[in-house]
Amino acid sequence: MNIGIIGLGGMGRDHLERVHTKVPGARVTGLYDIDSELTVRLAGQYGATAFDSAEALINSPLVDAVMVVSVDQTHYAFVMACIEAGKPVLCEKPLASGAAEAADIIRAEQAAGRRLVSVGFMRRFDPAYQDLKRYVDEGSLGAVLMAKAAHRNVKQPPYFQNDMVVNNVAIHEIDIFRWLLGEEYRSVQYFSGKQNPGSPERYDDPVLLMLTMQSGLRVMLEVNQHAVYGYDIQCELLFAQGAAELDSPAGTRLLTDGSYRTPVLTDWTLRFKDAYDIEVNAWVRALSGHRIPETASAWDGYVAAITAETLLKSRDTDAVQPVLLPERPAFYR
Ligand code: ISE
Repeated sequence: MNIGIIGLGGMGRDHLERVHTKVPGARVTGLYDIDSELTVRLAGQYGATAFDSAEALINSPLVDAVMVVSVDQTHYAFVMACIEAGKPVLCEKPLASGAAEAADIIRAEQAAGRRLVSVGFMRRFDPAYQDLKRYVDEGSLGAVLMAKAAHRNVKQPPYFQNDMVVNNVAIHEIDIFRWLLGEEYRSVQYFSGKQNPGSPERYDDPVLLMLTMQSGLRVMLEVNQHAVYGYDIQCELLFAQGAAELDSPAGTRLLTDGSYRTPVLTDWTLRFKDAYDIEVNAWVRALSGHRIPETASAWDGYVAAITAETLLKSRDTDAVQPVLLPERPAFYR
């Protein structure tokens, strides 16, 4: 499987190295980044072709499938170009800038008549989240009654804007909870509160999101852009007969000076390294076997976009808002 990668920032370079070293049956044959010097240098280093536009890469016979790892606002155009070229694409989240663009993508994919689009909601492949899902599906602890989660970043880059609190960060939880719990959202509510003095005024930090599922189950999610101490992802499910929570994956606990010290990771690419490895391997294996990948679909990206937009509406109206989803087409079942 010949892979082209669009976008060579930190995440793009991670995927480049991943496909090069950890994905049997795949190799990187094409690269494109807005920084042409970087593209040429990495192409030389990895034995790939440097393209001078994303469109040229997508349409090249050297490329069978595409990974879109460029900035969020470019995802829509590149995914649409892949659909038009009839090439499978794994697009990092979010799928598009808003629900209208995501709706265009699902329309175009259905018109193409083939499931081409995957969305990089990699947490679905994280072994610890998979454990949680097993507890939910097995039912041995009874029904899930409530969930608590936290998404804490060390800090955000200077270009970070208020909508990104939801569209770029909480979007992971928006996807993971409907996947974990196997049901859709009924309503959502956004609460800002006491502002962290370490964060710029232009974005709310921290925020509390209340996501209510169709069954009435509530998910309380803290989203924190400036936790300073580490990249900390927490998730606890309260069952009728027990509770299960994600473990800290950072490594060995140290006992010293009258205390236990458990390290916390600071980098999300490391926190979810295994998830990304498993996800990209699953994607390539499915494509090589002409099967639909188990990765999140364009439909999942669309539902996430609708939910994110509803949360922003809740922020702007300061009120709980219903999540209005169209019926899932048979194409995505
Ligand atoms: C980033 O794009 C991610 O995907 C990370 O998982 C998230 O924690 C971070 O806040 C985002 O900016």
